[in-house]
Amino acid sequence: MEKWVSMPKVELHAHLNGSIRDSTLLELARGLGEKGVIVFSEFENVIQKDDRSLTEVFRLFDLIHIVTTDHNVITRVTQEVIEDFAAENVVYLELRTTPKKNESVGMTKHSYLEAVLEGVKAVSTVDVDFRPHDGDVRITGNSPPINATCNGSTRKKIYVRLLLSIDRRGTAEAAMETVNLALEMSDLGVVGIDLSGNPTVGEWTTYLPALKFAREQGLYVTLHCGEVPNPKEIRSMLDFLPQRIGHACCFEEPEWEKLKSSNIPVEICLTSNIRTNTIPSLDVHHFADLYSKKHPLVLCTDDSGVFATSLSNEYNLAASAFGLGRREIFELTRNAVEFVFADDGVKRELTELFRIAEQKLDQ
Ligand code: 6MZ
Repeated sequence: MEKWVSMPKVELHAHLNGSIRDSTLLELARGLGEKGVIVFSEFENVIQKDDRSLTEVFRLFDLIHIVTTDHNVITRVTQEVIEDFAAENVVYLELRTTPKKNESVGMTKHSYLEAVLEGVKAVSTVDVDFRPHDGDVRITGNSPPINATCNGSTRKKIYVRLLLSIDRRGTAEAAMETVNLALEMSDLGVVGIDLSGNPTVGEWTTYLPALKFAREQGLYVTLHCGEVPNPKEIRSMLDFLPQRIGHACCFEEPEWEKLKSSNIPVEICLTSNIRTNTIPSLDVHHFADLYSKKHPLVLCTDDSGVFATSLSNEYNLAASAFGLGRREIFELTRNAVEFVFADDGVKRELTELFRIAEQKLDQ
């Protein structure tokens, strides 16, 4: 594992609350159990179950949301998630989260997001670059470059960008509210919109006006696409030409052709796909075909907490399942710099970081 942990990595598909540490989830659940808000033993069983169907995963998310409906908890979870990714040498992280309101604790979607930002700022183990720069002008600018040397000691740095998720359970109005919130927070690191949530719920076209508006306003868009068989929806999503899509599991030949000719990068989440039975086993996973066709791909965790994985583990899995060496995996992550939702200055800095890392690759 060490060779995957030490490799610089790019994470583009991570849901904030799905990436919660197990220990934090259990601690919070125990606390709520003691207060009589939940029955802890029932909760514990769900958390500790290893294999979950997609439906059970969404039931678990509902439970996670019960324990994460408090500003301080959101801040803590955000800080921990970023520190965990940084600890395994993720150098660029896009975190996505669904803004939530909860009147009982005075939480609005806006204050939810402020709590997330507090978490970003609270990270203490590494330097965090979370504010988009001014277009192309900046190269290293005023924040320290990656692995900056300060007073003789080297500090690691991670870029963090936020995407706001539109939940498929919500209304068109709620989706528009999320896009407006993203625009309002765009100076604070919110760079894009994701469409996610239970793929068996709702019609994606409900969110099309909000997604089109997001794109017109300069936000990046990524869509969860093809988590369940739904060729009409998949084709319509590909026609929208999002900047990236997540999963792409239940495609048939016409959809593969469309995807390949569009060149839309795919966020691949191996463990998640297997654990939810979306793909029966890695030897039939579409990664192999897309990789051999040189389709743009990026390996991601999806929900590192829920699926008990890490990005290093996903690299390890891909290497052994598809016979890839260290260099191939390195190139896969380096190529992902091309489709990060960040400006050219960030891309240039990441490219330089990977150039330096490449020199050490064969040592
Ligand atoms: C679709 C998913 C997902 O937003 O509360 N989410 N949506 N497919 C998946 N694959 C298994 N994994 C997570 O993070 C949790 C939320 O992200 C979405 C779901 O809406 C889930 O409730 P946030 O930070």
